[in-house]
Formats: sequence, structure tokens, C-alpha cells
Amino acid sequence: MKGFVITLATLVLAAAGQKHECERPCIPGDTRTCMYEFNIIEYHTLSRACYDCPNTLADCAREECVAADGVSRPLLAVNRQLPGPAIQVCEGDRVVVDVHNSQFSDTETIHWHGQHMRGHQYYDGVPFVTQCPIMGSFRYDFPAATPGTHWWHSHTGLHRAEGIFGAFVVRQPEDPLLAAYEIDSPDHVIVMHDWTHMSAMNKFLGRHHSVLDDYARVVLVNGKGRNYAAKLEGVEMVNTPLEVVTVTPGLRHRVRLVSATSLNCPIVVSVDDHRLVLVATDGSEIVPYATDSLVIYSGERFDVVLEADQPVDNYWIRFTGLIDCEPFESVQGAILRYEGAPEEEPAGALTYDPAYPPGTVVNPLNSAGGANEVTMTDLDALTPSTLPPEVDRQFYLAFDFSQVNNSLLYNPDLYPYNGVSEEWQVNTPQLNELNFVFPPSPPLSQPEAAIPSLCRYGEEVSRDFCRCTYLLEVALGETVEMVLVAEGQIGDENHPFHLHGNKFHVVAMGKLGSATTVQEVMDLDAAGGITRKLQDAVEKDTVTIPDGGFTIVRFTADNPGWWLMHCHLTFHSEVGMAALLHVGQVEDLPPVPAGFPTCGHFMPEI
Ligand SMILES: *[C@@H]1O[C@H](CO)[C@@H](O)[C@H](O)[C@H]1NC(C)=O
Ligand SMILES: [Cu+2]
Repeated sequence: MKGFVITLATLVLAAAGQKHECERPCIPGDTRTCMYEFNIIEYHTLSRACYDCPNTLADCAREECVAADGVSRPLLAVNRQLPGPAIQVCEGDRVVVDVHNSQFSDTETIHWHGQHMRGHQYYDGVPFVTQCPIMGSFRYDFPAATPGTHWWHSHTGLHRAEGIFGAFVVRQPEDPLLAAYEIDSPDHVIVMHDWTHMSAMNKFLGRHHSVLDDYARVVLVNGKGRNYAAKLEGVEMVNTPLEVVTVTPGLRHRVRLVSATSLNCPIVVSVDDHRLVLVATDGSEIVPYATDSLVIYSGERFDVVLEADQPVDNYWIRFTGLIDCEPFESVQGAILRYEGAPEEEPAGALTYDPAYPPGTVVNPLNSAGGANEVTMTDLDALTPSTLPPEVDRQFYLAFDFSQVNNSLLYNPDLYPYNGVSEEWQVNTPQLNELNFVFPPSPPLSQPEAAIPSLCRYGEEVSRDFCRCTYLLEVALGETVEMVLVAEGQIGDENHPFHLHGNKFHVVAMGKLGSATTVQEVMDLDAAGGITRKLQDAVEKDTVTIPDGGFTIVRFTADNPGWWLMHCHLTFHSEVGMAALLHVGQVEDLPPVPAGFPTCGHFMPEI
């Protein structure tokens, strides 16, 4: 009851800040239609909306001011905000989002990461798969069916990395975790992302066609933070505002963490002098587990309970980036402020340290677990489940970098991979040695159109570099196992795997070495070396694959449609580390909405 009262108080206070009417305590029977307007524009940090920010700090909080880390750069924004507007609704609400594409020349689509679009397949937001890219306006219309902490983001090109993303929280009238916390405030949603000091397009082109690095500069927390990379960049750091998370002494707070990273930037999250009790991931409850830190990968969400049981004060919430966030020591801080504490920064320096804080870490990087390292297969789902020992269909999916004459980057006749010096040799992210290309029209809404460059799982590929629309086909209702192998032959990368339209059970994780092959994993499995967790396995929609190892997931393909599955790193997926899962047949799908836009090639015969 206490929590409910406090949540109401928060809402009353927030009313002045114009929160959406659907952001409310959830009560059985009270479902609503929640309308949102998303206006997409090219924008800039420190625009005129910011007046004298960062010199006058109060100006940074002005409406439509994107202060970010105080570094000037272009971005793409929804409603001139970074992150874009949060959608916070109750289970069963009807969510209607009108996306108005006001860009000069680019298209758009928005994906609702965590919602499975069962019965609403046309609104999954994948260009050329579930819809044509948006040129003018498009109305997304679907129920908030999957409770928990989710997010929305652009699924077009590099637009997510340019700034088009935001939180999407679905609360429940009868929350199975109610006993675990007192406060679940709409203000306690933390969306973190990696940020560069040029547009993502600049970064991408510089990386792929020139000799630019692909390192991030900072991590931002709800769009806020400081440029702690300034010293390494040879510039002055300015004191932009930090995110402040206010807590009530003595109470337990549900904090919702979302990683919106685009480059390869796993983030270690910890709070000074506090433990985090993990209670859910990707919208699925887990048996509460107390940890000292956790690692969150692109696309993942973790709900943690933070008990304000320390002296009234300010404490650092630390966000430490790894891999592509290491070279510029990308660290960020948010302030955990107890009510009654002075409005100042926590004591103690915010220095970069890639080592995990002392104690336990959950979801460790490129590890299959061990002393103090707890993986997703070590945790249990709150709702008991038993999976059948056998599956109807099994897929092996190899994630790796390849040294190939990727025709997007090389011309074998003029500047082949082996004909340029090492600094110009960029490797190509591939899935089963293929690079995915989108079809010219969405097979979901235009099923009669041919897919010109179709290739299917199990078919032999002969070419040096093959781009095709890679299809994995399953019948409706079949049980599926995917063995995701991060071969890791080149570098110590990390690939977070995301599947649209479904949740999966994480049944096994392992690491064979710094590198491995699909064959090695098959041999290990055949020799009985891989045990699957069939009891109470955690359910997720995004999961890391340890480099030189594997993650095995299982699910029942009971949601008909065309579901993209891909590495969630922008630079990997956009180069083709992706595939399409086709579940069921056209007659299993709801009818295409009347007037749904169409697209395709125009190549008449001469
Ligand atoms: C790329 O093309 C060149 C020229 O045809 C060829 O010699 C080379 O083997 C190909 N592959 C790589 C990885 O360079
Ligand atoms: Cu990847």
C-alpha cells in the first residue's frame, strides 16, 4: 500500500512536468488508449534551445535542449529529445504512436523491442520485412501485451545510434514482484547509450571506407553525462548535468535498466555501497538474486531492486563501458541521492576501471561463469517451467568476422582485401558466412512479391562473399533450438543476439577458448559435453554469446510471421549479421491492414 501511495505522490508532483496521462498506477480493469506523436527531425546538441548551457547549468534543463555531454554534434531526435519520449503504460493498454517523418531525405521505422506483436505483426517496425520504410506518417497500433521493461528504437540504418530510441515500460495491476519492492517510480528508468562526437554516419563511413576507429567516446545516462574522454581527446571537459536518481531512505526501489548501445559497448553497472537485487530481465521475472554489479549488453534490460539502507547521502551509480568503450575510458556517473541529502556530487572520484567491482558480477563479458561470475543459465525464472528434452528443429548460427572481399568495402580488381595495408583491412561481420540483405518489399505485407536474393538455412554457399536474404523456416507451433556460436577467430568481440516476435529460454552457455568453430561445438554436444537447463530456464529476447563459445536458446514458434534476428550492434547488423525467421504460412497471419503502404523495385522489361 505504501508503494502505491508514494507512486501516486510521484505522479502528482510530475503532473507539472506534463507527463502522459497513461503514466499511472495500474488498476485492474482500467485499460486505456494511449496516443503518442513522434516527430522525427535532424537536430543538434547545444542548439539555440540551450541558450547559455553548459556555462549556465540551469539552461541545460530547458525544454528541447539536448545538452548530452556538452560536446557539439548533429543527431536525430524524436520531438527534440534525447532519449525520445518514454512510453509508460499498463498491461493491456492500446498503444497508438503516430510517427511523422520530418527528415529531409531519410526514411524511418520504429521497432518496439520486447513487444512480440502477436496478432499485430505489421507493426514490428522492420523496414522491408514487416513494412515499407516510412516516408510521411505511419500509425503504429498495438496492445501493450508483454509486461516489463522494454524500449523502442529506430530500425532504419544507423538511426538508433544517431539518437532515435526511448524507454517503453509496461506495468501490471497485479505485479508478481510486488513483495520485492515498495517503489516503482516512472522516474527510475535508466536508459544508457554509447555516444560519439560525430554523427554515427560519419563514424560508420570513416570506419568502413577510411581508417577511423570504431570506439565510443562516452556513455550517457538518460541522455546526460560528462565527457570524461576529454583528456584523451585533448579538449577541456565541461560540467554538464548528471542524471539524479532520488530514493526514499529505508525503502526498496525498483530500478529499470535499459541498454541502448550501438557500438560494442557492454556496460558494467554498480552502485557504491549498495547491492542490486536482480528481479527481471527483458520483461521476464527471475528468482531475486543479489549482486554487486552486472553487465548489460545492447538491447538487454535488467530490473533491479535497490534498497536505500545506507546513511542519507549521495552515492555514485557507475556505468563502465568495455570493449569499444575502453580506449577512451568511457565511464559515466549518475547520482543516487537519498531524500534529505545535500544537492551535491558524491564523494570519491569517477575514474575508469574496467575490472568488475569486488564481489559478484552477473552476466559477465565473454565468460561462461565461474567464481563470482553468474551467467543467465545460473539464474532461475520466477515462474517454474519444464522444457521437453527434444526439439522439432535445430539451427546452428555462427557469428564471426571474416577476411573477405566484402564488395561494399573492397573492389577485388582494384583494392582487394589482401592488396591493401593492414590499417585498411576492415573485417566483415557475418552470420553463417553470409551477409544479410533486406528484400525490396516486405514479405509480411506483400507475400506475393518474389524475394530476389533468397538463400535458405542448410543450403550450400559457394561464393567468397555472399549477400542474400537468409531465411530460417519453421512450421507454426514447432519447438526450436538455436545454437548461437561466437567463433571469435578474429579479436575478442561480443555479439548480443536479439530475436523479434519471441522470447526464448536460455538453456546453455559455454566457452571453449578464445576462439572456436561450429564443428567444435557440435562435437562437444555429441560427446555429451553440453548440459541443457530444462528446468526454470530464464526467458529473454536478447542474450550475449561469449566469444569463443556458445549460447543455446529454445522456444516454441507459436507466433506466425517474419521475425528478424540479428546481432544487436548497429555496425554488425547493418553490414549483414542478421537473418529472418519465418514462422508459419500466410494463412496463419491476420489480414494486411487496409491501405497499408507498399513498395518494391520498378524494373519493367525493355
Ligand atoms: C580478394 O580478391 C583478390 C583479388 O581477386 C584475391 O587475390 C584474394 O584472394 C581475395 N580474398 C582476400 C581475402 O583477399
Ligand atoms: Cu555483433
